Amino acid sequence: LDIEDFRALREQFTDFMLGYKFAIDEITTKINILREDFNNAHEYNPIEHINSRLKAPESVLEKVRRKNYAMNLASIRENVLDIAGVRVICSFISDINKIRDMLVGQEDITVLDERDYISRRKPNGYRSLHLIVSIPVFRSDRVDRIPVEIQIRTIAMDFWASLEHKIYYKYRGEVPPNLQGELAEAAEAAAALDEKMESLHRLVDHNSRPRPTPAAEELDL
Ligand code: 0O2
Repeated sequence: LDIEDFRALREQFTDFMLGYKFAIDEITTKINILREDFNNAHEYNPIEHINSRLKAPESVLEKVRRKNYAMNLASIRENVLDIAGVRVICSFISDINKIRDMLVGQEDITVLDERDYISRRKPNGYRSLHLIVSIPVFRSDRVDRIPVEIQIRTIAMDFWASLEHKIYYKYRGEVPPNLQGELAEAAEAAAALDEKMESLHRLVDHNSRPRPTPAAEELDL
């Protein structure tokens, strides 16, 4: 590989990764629009916050090696579907399907895969709704359909998953059995909290207070 070949390869890879960054921008904009529009229509915001991440090139290549995929861009595009990742954090369990339905109903979004780890949690206690979607990205000279992994979860699910992720990495995947047990208990507690919050939320919805008068609203009371 001489320096010119290396440059060409690097440019191709940068251009390839840029497509995923644009796909994250597109999905994030869609979710922000849903948040604002839903809030306007229902005076209620189903989204706490949104995070996104572009997989590091080293992690992409590590996954290609680990899974024995062919080492070329077409194969990476076809097989590594989590290069672009967007995480939507909701307050309540019922918000998760609302967001899901509003997204998958959009005509430029194609669902490639869906994993419901909420109805069927992972053995370690992990809960989340995962969607792999593809979305068109309009480049200066072409249109590419780019896959994006969307994870939708509650604050409690996210709290648990971020601690579990840290522990998993700390022990390099070999979490001692006692800690696994503690994590499973914490997952139970998080699931119970989600249910409690959901029922409180429903109760508040049914007994909602009358809207403040416009004058009070102006005073931000
Ligand atoms: P990161 O750092 O978040 O990117 P694969 O992607 O093929 O290895 P699979 O089975 O196809 O795995 O995907 P899966 O299990 O549906 O979900 C992959 C992503 O979901 C992970 O990405 C995590 O973000 C999250 N996830 C899945 N299971 C767990 C879990 O048990 N605990 C936690 N904390 N997160 C989980 P990455 O690439 O592992 O990590």
